[in-house]
Amino acid sequence: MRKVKILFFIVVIVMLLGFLATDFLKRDLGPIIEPPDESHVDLTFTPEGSSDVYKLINGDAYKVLGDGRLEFAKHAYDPDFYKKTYEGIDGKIYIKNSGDGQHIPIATEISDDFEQGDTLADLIMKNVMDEVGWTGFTLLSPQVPSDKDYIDLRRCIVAGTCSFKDNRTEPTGERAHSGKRSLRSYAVRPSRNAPVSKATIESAGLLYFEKGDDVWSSGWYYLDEGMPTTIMDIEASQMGWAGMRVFVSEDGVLSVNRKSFDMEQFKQKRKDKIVLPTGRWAHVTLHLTLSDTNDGIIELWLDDKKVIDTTGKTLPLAGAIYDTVEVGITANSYEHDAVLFVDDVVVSREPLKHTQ
Ligand SMILES: [Ca+2]
Repeated sequence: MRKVKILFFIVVIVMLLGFLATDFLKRDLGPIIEPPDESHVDLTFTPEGSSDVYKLINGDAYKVLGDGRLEFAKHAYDPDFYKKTYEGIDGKIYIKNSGDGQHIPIATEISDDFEQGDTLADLIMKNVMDEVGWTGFTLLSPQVPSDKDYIDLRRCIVAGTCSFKDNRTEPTGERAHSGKRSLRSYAVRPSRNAPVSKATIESAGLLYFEKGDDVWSSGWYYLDEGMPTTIMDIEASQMGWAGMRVFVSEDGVLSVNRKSFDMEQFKQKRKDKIVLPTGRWAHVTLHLTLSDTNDGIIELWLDDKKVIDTTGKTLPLAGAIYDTVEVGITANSYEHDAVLFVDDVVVSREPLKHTQ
């Protein structure tokens, strides 16, 4: 079987780190149109930090004006993404590969105990036909503040021709939950030029979770220093990385956050709010059922304690495909450098144990 170089296939991840919402607010608006029939509107939403109402129509976002007309704000996603990307054959879904016509089966599970590989480059898949694994990483920091900077850095780290700048994410023998190794992420505090600092490993483009699916995520986390803002994201690459994230407040309280065209925080309701501990391994388990309406399920456990058990919208739009998973310090937006070890990560459609 001819090998397909992964870099030709996997979408280049250009992480737009500001929330999608702020993206709308900064933009110069475009042409004004008469509103179409409401049946053509995919979503009506108010971005975080705004009181304006927007509508999504065929992949484009429009701001609703006082007289009801719509002013073009932004091309938000490609409505033909599904058709261009996937093909159903004999009841199974495959990813079309424009490289040489091979079809790649979608994956519904990724796991890693980080026992294999001495360097970050060793952890990255070399061939898309291999068992699904990590396809890349993101290091954004004051010394690597732009998309171009971190894409350049990633390229030379994979090639072995350069090393980390300030942020790092790499396998380590310093501590482990299983075996002898884990993944260590170090993200310095953000700066004015890099308002969110990131040190993650990710799998983009091969996973596939759609409306109606269950998503289970299990990972062991050892917080050594500081406080990460988010530690696990599952996202739709085709919609500006809209998705669900395990969120940590500055004082350590765990919650689940949907960042999409609008934003919603699913918080702990208990009085004694559970925090991510420092200085020991903690097991964080997330269960979602995916829905673009309020009947999605959101459950989160820390060790054997269930800390969130609620329902809500877990998909940005009915047709969104979660194809990307990121773990590590997926964001540090607090005032301190953070060090987080991660081990025994599993993301799957199948139920995962949440007890120790
Ligand atoms: Ca391990």
